[in-house]
Amino acid sequence: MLTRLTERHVRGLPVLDQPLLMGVVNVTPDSFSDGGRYVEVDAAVTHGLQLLADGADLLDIGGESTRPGATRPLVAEELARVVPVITELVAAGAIVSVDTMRAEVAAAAIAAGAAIVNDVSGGLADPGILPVVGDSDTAYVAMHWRAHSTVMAQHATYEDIAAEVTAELAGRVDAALAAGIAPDRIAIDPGLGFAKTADHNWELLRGLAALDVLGMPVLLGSSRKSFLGVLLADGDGVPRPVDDREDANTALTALAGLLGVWAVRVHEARASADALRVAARWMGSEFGVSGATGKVGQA
Ligand code: PMM
Repeated sequence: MLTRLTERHVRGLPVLDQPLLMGVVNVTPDSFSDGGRYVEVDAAVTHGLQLLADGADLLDIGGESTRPGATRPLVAEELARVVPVITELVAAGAIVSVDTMRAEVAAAAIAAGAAIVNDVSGGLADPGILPVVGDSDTAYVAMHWRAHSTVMAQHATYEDIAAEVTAELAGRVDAALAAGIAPDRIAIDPGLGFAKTADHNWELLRGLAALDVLGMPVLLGSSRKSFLGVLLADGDGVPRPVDDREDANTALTALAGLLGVWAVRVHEARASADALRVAARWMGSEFGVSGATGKVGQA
């Protein structure tokens, strides 16, 4: 079951001697997972600091909801949501990632101190984002994506999902490299829930080792997603509500930890931090990352 995912030396990305925990701070009125809770700068910053206190290693700040059917904010709106929050959290010493598909937002976030650009479209929504990252020393997460949220359900067709996601991500990695992003600064993400049905997500997780051919660290984001709700549906088939999927996600974090992913993206940090420690202890030296000190840093 264990693959090269555990052996990777991640030089240009923040590293630990175990998978990283990325805490989500959605500064949006409409995210499916936590929309409206952290729209004010102070609330978002307080939440970010709490995630760090609960065990998150870095924070992913987003100003655009990607829930199915969501309408896009104006660029100015997205900038106004994320930049002040990034500035304050960086000032507080956090390692910050910006969750954006837009070049303009990525540029402003980098200027505000973001260390990672997490692009759920892998450069497809706004190809200008790739040279922006290429011209910086920022890391880049390329997620598997086929279309914007309003229409992504129509694109959820696959013959062999693991092979297709791998091939499509290979194309995005090539585009990132061509834009000057160094290979050791790129991570990939299979994009659970993006143009994928619940069954697709499980099939993709089952075939996750296929991503190994790309030789890139893997980020996984399953937290609160609807495929967990479907899995945990009650006797009448009603999906488990968003706020009650945490235990299942903790199980998923532990399994991802055993597989040796680079990072998991979560909305609540405490239980997943514990799960990663369990997985790391179980694996012992298998998690050894060159030069790791036990603290997050640029190795
Ligand atoms: N999922 C969401 C948003 N951003 N980024 C990455 N890299 N991977 C994901 O799976 C991912 C993401 C949707 O969840 P949210 O709206 O609760 O943040």
